[in-house]
Order: sequence, then structure tokens, then C-alpha cells
Amino acid sequence: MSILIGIIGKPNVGKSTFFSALTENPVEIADYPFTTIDSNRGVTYIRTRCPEKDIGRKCSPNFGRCSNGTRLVPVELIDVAGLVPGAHEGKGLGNKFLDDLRRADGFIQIVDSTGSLDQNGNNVGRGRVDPLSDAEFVHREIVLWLADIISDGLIRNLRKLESEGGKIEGIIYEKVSGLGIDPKDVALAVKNAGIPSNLKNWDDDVTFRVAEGIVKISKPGIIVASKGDKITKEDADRLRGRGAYVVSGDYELVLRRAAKAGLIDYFPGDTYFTVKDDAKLSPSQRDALRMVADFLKLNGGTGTQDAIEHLVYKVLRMIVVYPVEDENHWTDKNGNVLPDAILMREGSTAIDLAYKVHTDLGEKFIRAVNGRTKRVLGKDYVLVDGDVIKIVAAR
Ligand SMILES: Nc1nc2c(ncn2[C@@H]2O[C@H](COP(=O)(O)OP(=O)(O)O)[C@@H](O)[C@H]2O)c(=O)[nH]1
Ligand SMILES: [Mg+2]
Repeated sequence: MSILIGIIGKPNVGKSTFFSALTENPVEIADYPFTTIDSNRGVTYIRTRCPEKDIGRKCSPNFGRCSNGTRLVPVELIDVAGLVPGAHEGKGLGNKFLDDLRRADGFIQIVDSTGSLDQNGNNVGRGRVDPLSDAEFVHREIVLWLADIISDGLIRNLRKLESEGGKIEGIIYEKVSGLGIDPKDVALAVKNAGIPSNLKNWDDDVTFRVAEGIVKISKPGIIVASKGDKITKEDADRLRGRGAYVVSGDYELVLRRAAKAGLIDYFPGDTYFTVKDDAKLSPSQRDALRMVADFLKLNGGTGTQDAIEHLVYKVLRMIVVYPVEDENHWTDKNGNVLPDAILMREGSTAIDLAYKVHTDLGEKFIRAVNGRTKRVLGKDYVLVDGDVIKIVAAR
């Protein structure tokens, strides 16, 4: 039900540190059914404004948590093993982990802000490498991986298409159907790729363009420069100016663990924390936290929360909607207020939400009701961020 974000990048850039920091819960959070899928798969939470204040009743989330009107919505993360040039041909760990990405809705590519690692992740000395230079090869590996999937049996399919008719996007969609890609996205990528009018002229470049279009539309990502605690503010700002999110996964991890141990109060994304009892800190803990505090002040936080929220809300264009069974009290049938917060793509409709909640609700959809206005909505109603929606379905 949740969305899945793949954390990718060459070895040693800080993927696992970023993953551990984000999936470590500093506060008590209701169980989530996906927490134990795999060692490299976990759940993180993004913030949104909870509608509980609009109805003046405290919400009770099934998953996640709500604090002072800030609701935490679950998002799944997968820590993908290091990607090296040639991975799509089996180099490094090869296709195995490219396949980890099959279900991902988007990517966070981690790069090393200190510029110390070559393309295989070996240390070659600080500042020897442009931190953003691997963005290109990593993107290329993903596109080539998808191009390989599309190429499989394609020539035969195209010949059949010429003799029997049919649609190119249909053929391509069939090949990528296991990858959580929308048929509309495939159609758009095919349209933009400049398909030769004579299909006999189809070559690898065409396939590459189609694959690239699909990745851009359907599996977009952001660049996160980690180890931000090891570079100057000036260097960090330069990387930000080039479109990267500068973070310290290490410091976020320190904060979440200290919060979990009861040493500090810290809410992910905050620009400060408070020490609960200074006497409980060891000298080294006190020093570490002081360094972290300086970094937070200088950079406006560790940056991890901003990065993932930017990806989900701005790049993947997701909104949060709240299905309820009672449109007047905004509850489920047990009286829980706003029990579920669901991430949907911008442009999703009432019927999309119905299917997301339960296939049955989608199939037997009659109408929806807007919990705020009590207005009756048809299946094509386009959802708005923060909508509270009741679905009425046939029994
Ligand atoms: N100072 C600092 N070191 C980090 C940070 N993130 C990762 N590292 C270090 O970089 C090395 C590689 O990190 P890891 O997360 O295992 O990288 P991965 O191979 O991409 O998963 C380890 O020694 C980490 O401690 C960070 O934000 N700050
Ligand atoms: Mg790792």
C-alpha cells in the first residue's frame, strides 16, 4: 500500500548510513506490516499537516504517529547494494540489485560530498572527484537495465506488429508490466521518443530513448550529497546550488539513537534538539551532540527529512488523503479518527482511492462523499491534498 523509495549509488557513499538513520524510529511508532520484509528494507516517515485540527478531535493513526498536528506518514525504503559502471551487464553485484529496484516508485541517489571516491567506491583522496559526477553513470545504468528488459524479444514483436497491427506502447508495457509502471507513462515515453515511421529502422538508440523517457516520467529521483558534516558550508552551498540535497546521515543517526535512548528530545526534520538530562551524558556523547548541534544550526537541520519529503511531495507529486467510513465524524467503523493517511499521485481520482483502499471498494464503487463539504463526488473527482473522503460501495 505504501510507496517504495530505492536508495542507490556507488559503494561507500553512505547509503546504508542514510537508510539506517531514516528507518530508526526515535519515538514510539505503531507497528507497520512491512518493517520486517528484509534486512535492507525498512519504513521511514514523512511529515504532513494532519486534518485533525479541522475537526477538533485527536486522530488515532493505524500506522505512523501524529504530534501537535504533524502527522507522520509511512514510506518504505530499500537500501540497494552499491552500483558500479557496467552493473546492468552483471558487473559488481549486477542485475540482482537492479532487480531490487523493480518495485521502486522513485530513487534517492547518494553521492559523496567530499569527492573522495572513484566510480567503484575506492578512496582516491579528498576532493579528487567531482561529487556529482557519478549521477550520470548511475542514471545510465538504470536506463540500460530497463532498455535490456525492453529489448528482450522486441524485434520479433515489432515484426508481428507490422503484419498483424497493434500498438507499440502495448508491446512495451507488457515487457515492463512487473515494474510498477503506469501504462499512461509508457504511452507518453513512446510518444516522446520519436519512433521511426518504418519499424525496420528501430535500433538500440530508439530503445534507449524509450527507456530513458520511462525512467524520467515513472521512476524519477533526487541527488543527495551525504557526509555533509565533513565539508565546509561554502562547499555545501555550492552543491545545493547544483541541485543536490546536502545531508549528514551520520548525524541524523546520532540524533535518532540518542532520542531512542531517552537522552534527547528530537523530532525528525527539526533544526534543534533538547538534552533531557545533561548529567546522563558521557563526555564523548556531550562532545558529539555539541558538534551535531552546530551542524544543525549552520545547515537548518541534518537535511535527511527535507530530502525525502521533497522527493515524495515535489518530484513524485504525491498528496495525502484520508479515507473514512463516517464522513461526519471522520472515523472508521470502530470510531478511530482519521485512521489512515494514504499517499496518492497528484491527479488521482475518487475511484483510484477506492481501489487503493480495497479492490472490492473499487469494483463496487457507487459514489464518494467529501468529508469537509459533505458534497457527493463521482468517480472522476480529482483528489486534493488533505481530502477526507468516504467511499460508498454496493454490498
Ligand atoms: N562523517 C560521515 N561519515 C559517513 C556519513 N555517512 C556514511 N559515512 C561513512 O562512510 C562509510 C560508508 O558508509 P556506508 O553507509 O556503509 O556506505 P554505503 O556503501 O553506500 O552503504 C562509513 O565509514 C560511514 O561511517 C556521514 O553522513 N558523515
Ligand atoms: Mg551499504
